[in-house]
Amino acid sequence: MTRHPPVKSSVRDLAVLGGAPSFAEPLYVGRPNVGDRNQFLKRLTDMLDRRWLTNDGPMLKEFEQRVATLLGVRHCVAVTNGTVALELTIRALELHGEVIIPAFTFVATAHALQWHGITPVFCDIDPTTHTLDPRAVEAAVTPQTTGIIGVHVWGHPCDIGALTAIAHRHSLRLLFDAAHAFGCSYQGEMIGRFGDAEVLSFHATKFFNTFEGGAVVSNDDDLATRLRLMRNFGFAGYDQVVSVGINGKMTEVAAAMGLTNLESLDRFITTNQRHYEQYRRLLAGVPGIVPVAYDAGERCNYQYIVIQVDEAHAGLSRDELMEVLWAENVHARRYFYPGVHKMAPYLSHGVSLPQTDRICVQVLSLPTGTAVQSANIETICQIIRLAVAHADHVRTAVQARHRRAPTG
Ligand code: T4K
Repeated sequence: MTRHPPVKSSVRDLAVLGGAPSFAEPLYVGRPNVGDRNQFLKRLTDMLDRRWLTNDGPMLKEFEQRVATLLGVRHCVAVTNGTVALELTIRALELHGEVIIPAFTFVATAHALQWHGITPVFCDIDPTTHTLDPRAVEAAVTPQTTGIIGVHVWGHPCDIGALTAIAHRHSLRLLFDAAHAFGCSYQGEMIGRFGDAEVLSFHATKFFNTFEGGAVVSNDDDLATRLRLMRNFGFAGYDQVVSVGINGKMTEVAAAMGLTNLESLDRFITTNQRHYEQYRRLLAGVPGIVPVAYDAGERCNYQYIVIQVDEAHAGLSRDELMEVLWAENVHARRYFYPGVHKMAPYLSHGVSLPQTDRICVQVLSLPTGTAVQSANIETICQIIRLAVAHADHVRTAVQARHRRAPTG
């Protein structure tokens, strides 16, 4: 547990100006939440006694059932991770040619397509929700387009109504990358039941984790059958292979973690929401620092605390503020810089995405979750306030650090 650091009252106390770092140990974005450890260990003991470790085990089945019930969806097909869930679904939906996606996403969304020889066509985003702009999607449809993958970034639902209409109009498949949106809703209905299917990630850094893990959720019975076959090499019986497939099976250890963490889901979300409200309160009125807001009328997991840094008003760029925080041992993250369209495998696409480019240099994700205490958040906000209040001084100090140790 992190000890409460001394209060910083003067700009000279900031670590970029030579003060002592606020935190002795790094404070991370994405520190895993862990449910009741005794329950988890009991499940592991049962599993070892049962000697059933993977391949459609009883805990996997229970986990799938509970997730499906929670989301109000007919099928949950749990797999090894969110990337494999995307790949299986892309294959099962027979996507090919071109598929429209945002470039403001984790690189896995694009990789899952490229890995199968499908061209990701990058589209710009809405500057408020950071999700696909439906007008840009419509403009990007060509005769080669077979599908759209919307990403519910930070847990903000895409404009599902508009994307569904576009998909219908052009006879396209519609898939949602809901890696961030477990436990969130769209117009009062849980994310998980929209489009042809939605894909979840239960990676350790997500607010709900199964160590590694993911799932495809859908109301499509045929799709679910195909996915179940494909995640187990295409085996329909001991000697009967009826489709191509891979090994995408979730283990019993992962399912045990999932069942245990489901029992603490409400606590994780309540903690995240409390932290979100505290950040918003303490950062209110700081020039150029705009916390990304969640819709109070929807259910939300509040797992990402994201601020947008407007350099013209803050007097500091996002990267300068990030350097201030890292010097204090606060490992803030600039997800998804520089945008997938600017990452090496996709550079040749040469697309122009002005909103994506702007958001990519502004957003900064701050620590939250059950490993973070309210006093830590007070300190982080105080560091941000001090840095912005003395922006000129801080900028000079950051530049001097760069001259001493060029970052390249
Ligand atoms: N689509 C979207 C929109 C996604 O965001 C993701 C994953 C996917 C698809 C694919 O789903 P998966 O195949 O991953 O299930 C993380 C995660 O690796 C990745 O799952 C996630 N998105 C992405 C947004 O973030 P990093 O680069 O932040 O990971 P890393 O290793 O830097 O971890 C973050 C911090 O968390 C570390 O600095 C330390 C801390 N940490 C991490 C782990 C793993 C811990 O304290 N304990 C831990 O066990 O990518």
